[in-house]
Amino acid sequence: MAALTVVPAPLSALAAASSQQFQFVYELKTQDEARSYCREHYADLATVESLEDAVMLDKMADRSRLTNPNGFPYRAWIGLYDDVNTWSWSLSDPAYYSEGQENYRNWFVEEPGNQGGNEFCVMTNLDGFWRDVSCTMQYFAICVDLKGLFGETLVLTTAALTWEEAQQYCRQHHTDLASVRDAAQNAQLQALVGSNPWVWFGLRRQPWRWLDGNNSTFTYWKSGQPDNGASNEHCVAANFEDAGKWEDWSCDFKTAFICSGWPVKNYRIKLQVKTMSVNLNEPEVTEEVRSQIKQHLRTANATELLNVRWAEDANGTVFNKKIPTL
Ligand SMILES: [Ca+2]
Ligand SMILES: [Ca+2]
Repeated sequence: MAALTVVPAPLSALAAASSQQFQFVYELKTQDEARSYCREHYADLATVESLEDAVMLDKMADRSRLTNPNGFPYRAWIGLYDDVNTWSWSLSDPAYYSEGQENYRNWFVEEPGNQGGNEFCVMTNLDGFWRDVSCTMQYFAICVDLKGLFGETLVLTTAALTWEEAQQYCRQHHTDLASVRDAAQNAQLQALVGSNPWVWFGLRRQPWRWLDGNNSTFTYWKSGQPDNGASNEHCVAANFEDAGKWEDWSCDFKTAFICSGWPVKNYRIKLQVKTMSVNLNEPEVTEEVRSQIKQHLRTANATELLNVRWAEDANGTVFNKKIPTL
């Protein structure tokens, strides 16, 4: 007899449900461990996408259980994180880059460092090495012009601008902010820096993303946060000593956490097949049976919130022969 488990698929379940469903888990885990836990038992680590969400969490938090023997009680992970390696070019046309060129980098030592937690744009200077800095700094910028008769021209702006102003300017008057595809192009840029201490070019990153892929731009930072205080604070916890406002923390900090979605329900179905004609443990046969069962359940339930998988025994066997009793 074979056992079959039917599991509502967590991500689809979240999409079908109101996103207002939250669950505090009062166990101390790193953000990574917390995410695994949430994905196994609910849908994901929580996305907080509105003031209503934030207020609801503040009401839900049981502060008597938000303790931490290692200090810093009252915190709980949410699903916000900062991947400091997701740099992208303003000039995004893939045809502009040969293989690997999009990933050419020439960082100065200990850069990118995201010092102060707000360095999302990249500049260079006479030494040709790159540094991440705050996008609101005002520097001259190097645009690229791909429209001319002579192929590609690099052009230095005539005024100091923020990174976004520079992008706007370059797109209006030329093609885009300049990309750097290899060392030779980096040298060309370097030659244009001239007497300017620093210049912008086209590299920047989008900080802070939700683990469940939600594009919400709502923020609820505690005053002074994020600050990347420990130089590696890439994960976010809500602080219920301060109305659930957000703080960036090192991701290996162990604290309570908040999941989103409904508890995952598992159903186990036992299946008896009366046939001698095929070997049911042939992987193709097993998969075909699984696929047909899934299709059937889907039709019957008019829902896609189902995962169907075999419960294998220790040897990886799905079907066991029933010994007939005499
Ligand atoms: Ca920096
Ligand atoms: Ca911090």
